[in-house]
Amino acid sequence: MDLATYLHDKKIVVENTLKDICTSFTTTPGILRNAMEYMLFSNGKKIRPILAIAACEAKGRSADDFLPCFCTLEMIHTYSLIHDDLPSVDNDDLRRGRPTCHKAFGEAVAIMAGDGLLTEAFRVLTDSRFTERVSPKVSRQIVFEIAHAAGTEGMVGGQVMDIIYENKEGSKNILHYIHSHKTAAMLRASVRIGAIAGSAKTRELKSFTRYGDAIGLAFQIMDDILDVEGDEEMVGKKLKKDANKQTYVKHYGILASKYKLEQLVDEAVKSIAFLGENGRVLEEIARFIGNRIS
Ligand code: GRG
Repeated sequence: MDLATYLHDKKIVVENTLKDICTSFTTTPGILRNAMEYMLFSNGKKIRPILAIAACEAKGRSADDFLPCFCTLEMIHTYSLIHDDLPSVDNDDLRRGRPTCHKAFGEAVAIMAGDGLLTEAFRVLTDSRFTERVSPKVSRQIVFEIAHAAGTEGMVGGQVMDIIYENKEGSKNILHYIHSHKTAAMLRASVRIGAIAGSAKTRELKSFTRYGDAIGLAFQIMDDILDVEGDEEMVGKKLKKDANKQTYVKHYGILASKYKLEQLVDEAVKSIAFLGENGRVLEEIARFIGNRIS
């Protein structure tokens, strides 16, 4: 199995599903739809829906019926990037190699584009046009998982602590809270909803969750490392901006951060060993997260 081909092919599947979702924005003002689409179809990795697809397939189930549900992860992730880039937050000009949403459309429209993507994600999750072949029980579970991960107990909670602890000493506990909520919560939910769609049993879901936690933390540690050592063109945004933030590199140093990253990738791989050959894609994705350059 060639992971690069897998990621490329699934990214196309995700983009096509997102395009279909966008056709349902029939009366949305043009400028708002343009701003949402500008960000949805910029060059992101689409790793969250791809993780959900891979987890579902690892359980031997086709992801086709769940694609719109899985793509709402990307809608919510995209909203978080738009708001994260705003002048009042990180004040970034560049995202995925292009002007940020507020640079391209103005701040007010960018705020609304984020609000729109977040709200429409929950409409898609509960719209019979997109969830026809998803049982009500699984549908409710997926909505809960995503809301829990995106909300104040997850990504938003982590983001607030990230902001509050800027220019402060902080601690390793605070750092862990920020990383596990701001970034890992959505990645863990991506894996969990894929596993739930694939009818994972309770014990199996625990293992998928351990995998999701490990890659989630690894993903943010790599983000911290890339901020120090990455290539701006590859990453597609301004780097060396996190010196005043709570980062792994600040609290542990670059070498220990890399060691921790390796340990987390190993832990992720071990957690899904029970899947055997069916877990190969998830294993490769964990290794990709530990080596990514963008
Ligand atoms: C403060 C108004 C206000 C909003 C905050 C909740 C929120 C909005 C932001 C969450 C913080 C955040 C952006 C977390 C994700 C961090 C991260 C590692 C982003 C990069 O993800 P990739 O590498 O990006 O998957 P691509 O571009 O590939 O999609």
